[in-house]
Order: sequence, then C-alpha cells, then structure tokens
Amino acid sequence: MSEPIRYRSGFMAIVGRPNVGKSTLMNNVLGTKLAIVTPKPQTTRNKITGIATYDDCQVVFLDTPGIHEARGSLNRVMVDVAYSSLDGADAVCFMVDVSQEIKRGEASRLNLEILRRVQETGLPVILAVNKIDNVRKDKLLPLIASYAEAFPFAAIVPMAAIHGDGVPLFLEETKRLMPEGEKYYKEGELTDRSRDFIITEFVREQVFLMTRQEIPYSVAVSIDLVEEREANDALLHVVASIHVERKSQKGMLIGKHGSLIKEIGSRSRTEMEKYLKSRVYLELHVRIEKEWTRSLRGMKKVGFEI
Ligand SMILES: Nc1nc2c(ncn2[C@@H]2O[C@H](COP(=O)(O)OP(=O)(O)O)[C@@H](O)[C@H]2O)c(=O)[nH]1
Ligand SMILES: [Mg+2]
Repeated sequence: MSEPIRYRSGFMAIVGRPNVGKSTLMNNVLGTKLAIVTPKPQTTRNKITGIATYDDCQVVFLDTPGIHEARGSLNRVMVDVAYSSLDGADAVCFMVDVSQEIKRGEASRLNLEILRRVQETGLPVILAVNKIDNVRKDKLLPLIASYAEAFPFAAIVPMAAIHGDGVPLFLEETKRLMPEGEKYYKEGELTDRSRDFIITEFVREQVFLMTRQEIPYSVAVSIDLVEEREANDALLHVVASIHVERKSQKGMLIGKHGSLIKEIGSRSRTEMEKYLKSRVYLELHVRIEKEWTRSLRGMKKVGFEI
C-alpha cells in the first residue's frame, strides 16, 4: 500500500523592489483583488496576507512593500516590514521585473543586496522573473543564467503575473516547498487583514491612480465608522478620512468644486462593493495631519497599521 499523502501548509513571503508585480502575483494566485495595484512604486505599505487553500496544501502568501533605498520614516518602516516578513516564512519568492533588469543588462546592486539578505535566512527561494510580456525571449535567457549563477534558487519561474502566465508553475513550485502540516486558517478565509483595513486600501488605491507628484506618498486613509444598515437591501455605511500632510494637498485632493474627491469616492466605492459583495454608502473627509510621514507618532495618528 502506498503512503497516504500528508497535508502541507506554510508561509511564502513575496519580496522584491517596488513595482515589480508582487501584489499582482498574489491577487492572481488568489483569484481576488485583495492587494491594491497601481503603476506607481510603493503602493503597498503593509504586509498583507493572502490565504490560498487547496485539497493538498495551504499557502499563506505575504505580500510586502517594495524594498528600496528608503528616505524618511514611512519609507524606512516599509522596508523593515518587507524584511521582517522573512521571519517565520517557510519559503521566499524573490521577484524581479525583467524589463528593468534587461535595460540595465545585469542584476541591479539593490537586487543583489536583497538576495544577500534573503540568503542569510537559509530559506528556499523561488526567483519570479516577471513581466516577460515586455521583452524578447532571446534577451530573457542570459538574464536568467546570470541570476542562476548568483544564487542557488529552488526554482526559476518566468511569468507575466498580470496575465497569469507562469502562475500555475509558480504555484506548483511553491506547494513543493511547503512543509507537512495542518492548515493555519480555516477553509474559505482569504486574509487575516480586517475588512476595515481592506476598505481603506481601496481608497488609497484611487488616490494613487488619480493624483500625481508627492500626493500619493503623503496620503493615509483611516476609518471613522463602518455600520451595517438594513434598509431594503443590505447596505454598508462607511465613513473614512483621507489624511494629507499640508493644506495645499488638501485643496488638490478635493479638486475644483469637490470633483476629484467625488471621483475618488465613487471609484473606491465600486471596488469595495466588488470585494464585500454588498452595497456601500461612502463618505470621505480630507484632514490635515502635518508631516505625518516623518515620525512614528505621525503614522500612529493617521492609523497606519504595520
Ligand atoms: N506588463 C506587465 N505589467 C505588470 C505585470 N505584473 C504587474 N504589472 C504592472 O506593474 C505595476 C506594478 O504592479 P504591482 O503588483 O502593484 O507591483 P508591486 O509594487 O511589486 O506590488 C502595475 O501597473 C501592474 O499592472 C506583468 O506581468 N506584465
Ligand atoms: Mg504591491
């Protein structure tokens, strides 16, 4: 008789430079938009768990902020969050954006530094070579060879996470690296982040998409009230605050006759309704919290949860 197949479960941290596609990969694996995605770097500020449960395995993905040369308190905290996700992980996905790397012709210094830190943990590492839809195949192979030489990866998976190309292979390799063990979370659980946290992220996503220059990086969103109201339909009443650092930013965020804030509200409400599968009534307020990104105290004041 053959051995019974034992259940596997574990934590997989996804790390890499900003904007390489970490959140996109996690969302694709989960089949749900859990982590916000924008074309701007440093969209993700917190560690976000995404739980994928299968018949034979449960993988708890940890999406993390991009690792960069951080200036300012908020940025330093974000980089610390990314590295701290390695503690307690069973495996690591190190992601690179192949189009960035090819432009340079070699692995960037920062990527090698990240790899060095990852190597110190002794964990198995999958190299996710993302955005292959942007490059010619003949350019891809030498880059993969140079990475393979630099580090003993458990697997190298070329992918286009945005289209799901390479994602099944990535998942297969990830499952293989998970240790035997029972589920950490009940079937059907998607994240250990609170509903309120996810709601604030959808607002922040629209701020990232609809504003420019320093504004996205000066914004934090917190919840003032979430209340279920049973009228005819189930309706969630949400009141949230968008914190900015300066008065001029408040004006820009509100826009002419309130046009921009209205649009941000309506788009983020649509995302909330998709995620929550419920109707949402959203009220947004813009508040000034002077230079909140510069200190831990400021971050606390705007409800920044690590
Ligand atoms: N062309 C292309 N773009 C991608 C791919 N994956 C992600 N992106 C885009 O890259 C940007 C950053 O993605 P995001 O997931 O937020 O990156 P993160 O900062 O590493 O979490 C977004 O505009 C994504 O749509 C991909 O496979 N191909
Ligand atoms: Mg991200």
